[in-house]
Formats: sequence, structure tokens, C-alpha cells
Amino acid sequence: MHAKRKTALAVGAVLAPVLALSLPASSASAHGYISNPPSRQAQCAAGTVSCGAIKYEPQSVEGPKGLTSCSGGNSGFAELDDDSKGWAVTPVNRSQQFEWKLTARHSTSTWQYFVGGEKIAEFDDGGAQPDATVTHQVDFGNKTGRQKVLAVWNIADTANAFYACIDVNVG
Ligand SMILES: [Cu+2]
Repeated sequence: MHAKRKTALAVGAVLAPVLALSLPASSASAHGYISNPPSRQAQCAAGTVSCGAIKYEPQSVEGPKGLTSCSGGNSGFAELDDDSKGWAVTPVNRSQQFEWKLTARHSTSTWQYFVGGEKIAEFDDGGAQPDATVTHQVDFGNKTGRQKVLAVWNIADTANAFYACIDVNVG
């Protein structure tokens, strides 16, 4: 009786750290990315461009707020920063809709869109929880031709943001 109880406790003690380790992994797979026009990570996931680990988790490009890179500072996703990788360029209108696909609906401070380091659009959700699909109408103003858009989803209750780059040709 005593021995059996000891075994159960030992198993519990072994399992607890395993569970603790597996939790960050599962929450790491649940975030969001721009699906349309297809972002770089969306093109990886779709097989439009051949990529490494990012193709299995296009929603996971998470990093500290305030970054300006397509990879969100993740060395494992560094290929997203490579402008010469052969990304498909989507023709878009001067006023274009961008669609986020969220696998976890984190409460949101702002959504931002940058072109050439300049912020061209910002949408303030004031901490609200977004739907699983979020669309924004973005006006390119005087920016035309081939552009790389950096889209940022700033989370309200963490220090992090999600990043996506979209290659477009503004007509
Ligand atoms: Cu998440």
C-alpha cells in the first residue's frame, strides 16, 4: 500500500515538469498572421515558396513590440527577412484590404502598417478581443509600385507583437 502510493507520487512529480514544459509550446502555436494578400509566412505555409520551420506555424512570428523586421527577431524564421527569396508580389489597389487570420484572439492594443519605415495606417482596438478574422482597409497614399508592407499586431496584455511582411505592387 505504502509502496504503491510512493510510486503514484513519483509519477506525479515526473509529469508536472513535462506538462509545464509543453504548455508554452502549445500556446506558441496560437496567434495570427496576414493571410490575404498572402504574407511571406502565408506563402511559406502554402508552399508558394519553400521554407523551413515557419511553414508549419505561420502564425508564430512573435517578438517584442517595436521591431521593424519581418521575422520579429526570431532567428529560426530569419528567411522571412530575405528580400531576395522570390516572394510572390501581389498587385493591390491604392486602398487595399488586409486580412488577418487569428488562431488565438489575443486582446489587442493596435494594428499597424508600415512601408519603408513610415507608418501608413494604425487601428486602435483599445484592448478589445478581436474576431478570428480581422480586416483593415489600408490607404497607400502616394506610395506606388513595388512595396514591402510590414504589418504589426500589438497585443494589449503582453509586451509582444506579431509581425508579417507582405510584398505588393500598388497600382
Ligand atoms: Cu498567441
